[in-house]
Amino acid sequence: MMTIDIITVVPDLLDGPFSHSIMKRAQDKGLLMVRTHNLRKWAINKHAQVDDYPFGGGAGMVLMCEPLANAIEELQQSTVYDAIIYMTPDGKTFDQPMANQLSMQQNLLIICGHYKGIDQRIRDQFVTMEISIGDYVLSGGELAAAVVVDAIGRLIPGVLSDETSALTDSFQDNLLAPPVYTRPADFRGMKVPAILLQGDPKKVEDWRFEQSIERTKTRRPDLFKED
Ligand code: 6GU
Repeated sequence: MMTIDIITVVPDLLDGPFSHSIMKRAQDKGLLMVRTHNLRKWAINKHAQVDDYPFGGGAGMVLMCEPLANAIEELQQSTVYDAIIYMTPDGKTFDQPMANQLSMQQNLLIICGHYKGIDQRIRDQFVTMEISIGDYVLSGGELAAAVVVDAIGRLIPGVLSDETSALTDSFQDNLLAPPVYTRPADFRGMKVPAILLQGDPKKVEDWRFEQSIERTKTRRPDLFKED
């Protein structure tokens, strides 16, 4: 079973994303365990303080060293982590190869920053991987962590059924997925491509491959140029 621990100051934000659909099934099947940990549990005083003003001045607050170090070290007493990930817009941009690689690990610890982020010394001392989900700024790492956990979780062997197999996903082979259709075969005069109705699996496969290439060329020529 893969374990993902998440340290956050807003655990409520992560209540929803893992409680439904495929992430729920992964946990129900015992293939994935996601645990959120409220950083305030390791606050340094009775005011539940976990952040402070930045040295040198400037806007925003910074998550302090002590609560984070104590949280990480306490969690490390019961789990050996393969990676300690900090969610940050200045991290490496998340992509399918990273999801594939992370899905093969046993135990991950994800730290969500908030406000202006976390003290650099925690990054230097504990963090082994820094991930961004794209070139835009979110108000905290939680939604980004939810994206990363979803992308990883669905790749764990046994989580997806044949119908939802990850092998046919966009990006898994650097190609976008082809268009899909379901009933009715004629919707307001718009017809489903005839080849999909003819029952020749080889022709369907060829058609889908062509469509994938066409889509990738027009929508994402950058992917097409790779390798
Ligand atoms: Cl990981 N965190 C925040 N706060 N903003 C982001 C991000 C992460 N990835 C893209 N934008």
